Amino acid sequence: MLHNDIVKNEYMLNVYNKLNERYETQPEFLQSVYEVFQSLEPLIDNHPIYQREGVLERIVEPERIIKFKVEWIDDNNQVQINHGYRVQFNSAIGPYKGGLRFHPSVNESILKFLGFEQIFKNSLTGLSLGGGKGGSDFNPKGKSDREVMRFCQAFMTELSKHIGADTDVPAGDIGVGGREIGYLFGQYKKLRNEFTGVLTGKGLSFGGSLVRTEATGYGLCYYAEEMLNARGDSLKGKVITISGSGNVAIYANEKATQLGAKVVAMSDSNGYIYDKDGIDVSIIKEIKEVKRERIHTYLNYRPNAEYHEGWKGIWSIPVDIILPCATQNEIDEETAKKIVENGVKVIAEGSNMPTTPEAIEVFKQAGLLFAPSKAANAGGVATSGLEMSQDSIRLSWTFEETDRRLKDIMKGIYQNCVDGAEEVNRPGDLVVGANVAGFKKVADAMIAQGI
Ligand code: NDP
Ligand code: 2IT
Repeated sequence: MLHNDIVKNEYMLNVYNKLNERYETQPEFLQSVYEVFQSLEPLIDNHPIYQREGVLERIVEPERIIKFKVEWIDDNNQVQINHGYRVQFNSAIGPYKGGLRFHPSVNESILKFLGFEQIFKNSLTGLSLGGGKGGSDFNPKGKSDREVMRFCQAFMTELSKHIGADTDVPAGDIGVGGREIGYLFGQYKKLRNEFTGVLTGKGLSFGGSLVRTEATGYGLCYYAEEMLNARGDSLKGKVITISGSGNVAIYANEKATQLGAKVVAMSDSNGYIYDKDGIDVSIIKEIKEVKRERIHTYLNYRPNAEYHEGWKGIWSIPVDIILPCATQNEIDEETAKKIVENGVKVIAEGSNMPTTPEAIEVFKQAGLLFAPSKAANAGGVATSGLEMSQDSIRLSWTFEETDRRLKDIMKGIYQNCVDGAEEVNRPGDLVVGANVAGFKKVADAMIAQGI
């Protein structure tokens, strides 16, 4: 395995090496554990109770993984089979909570990495939410609405046996947005005869929350603004590149623009657009949310913009700030060096684990301001938590009220990261701070609840 230089602490090394042996075919999962362990070493050194209670070996194993077959019929009357999963990772501080990803790349390694990250992210929000993730290798691209509906119904037919408003509450992620959550909710209700907050990201007329659609992208900008304000700076006047053009990317663009920045580039998995005048986010919404088309069609609306094939080229544009909002491992070491050479000063992660450990090291060495995903993109799940609260009390808050709560939560997350970093004598290191603060709350709850 790649990383055996991880730490000096023998207990940590032991746990990590065993995990490597057992899951050598799960690189993304091992990578996410590696990043967390690197941050935790001083905490584990100073608090022997974590070793005594076996917290590390317990926290790296999901409480439960459910894997199932999904059978459905496509528009040509052909039988289709996909794999469905739910990783119920940790319920120490609340019901399992985390998104569902529909993408052909989905496998156990990717869902375990996402579920593992979700534990600490959810802890950082200050809400009572455990960590989970799920999804399928189903590819929604090019499928009709009816096909997506039949797939969602087949997927929920099995998933419904394992979730519940107080047990496990899924939401969206890549390939799962409002349309999919609607079909999933409809099927759950039919099967269980229950109208509960079993999913978040629901439509506003059936228990959804205002701001949930915008929350991850908005929250990312609130976090970035907080980080910049602490250094006497702000997003105002900054030039920004955002990778991706899905839910997170769109609303990161919208909020960054509202805060006075200019977003000049966005991408999808085929290529990227560059608009020196600033991308008009209402066009991206039309292309991606309404028409479900490719990003190159932006040029039909804005002929002066440029389109370039290949998604990686987006990182070669010199800007002030980058917001990766597409997927994991978008930025490797070589790309990171290019980004530094281009004069980028700030990176805030919207997607989960977009930066490899080697690339994070490059950014750290170059002194870039770095906001790690499990803190910076927690606004989505935090607003899911607010949706759960509203469902429980059967009330809906206004947009302003919910947005204010989201802003307060992002401020609190930033402060948790600052405090966590200081606790282990790494002031200003938000990666370390996020991991320390996120871990402590969960670990202490695990200890309190016994083995
Ligand atoms: P969407 O499905 O709405 O959008 C995903 C975007 O990323 C699309 O533009 C897609 O392009 C691009 N993309 C996906 N996979 C790849 C790939 N392998 N290579 C290049 N581009 C890719 O997803 P979201 O916006 O919801 O999610 C984006 C990221 O944010 C993910 O990492 C997700 O885990 C994370 N996240 C999402 C939250 C949410 O609330 N939705 C909350 C917190 C984090 P294409 O259409 O061509 O596939
Ligand atoms: O990665 C994430 O935090 C999400 N996809 C959102 C999860 C949620 O439950 O809202």
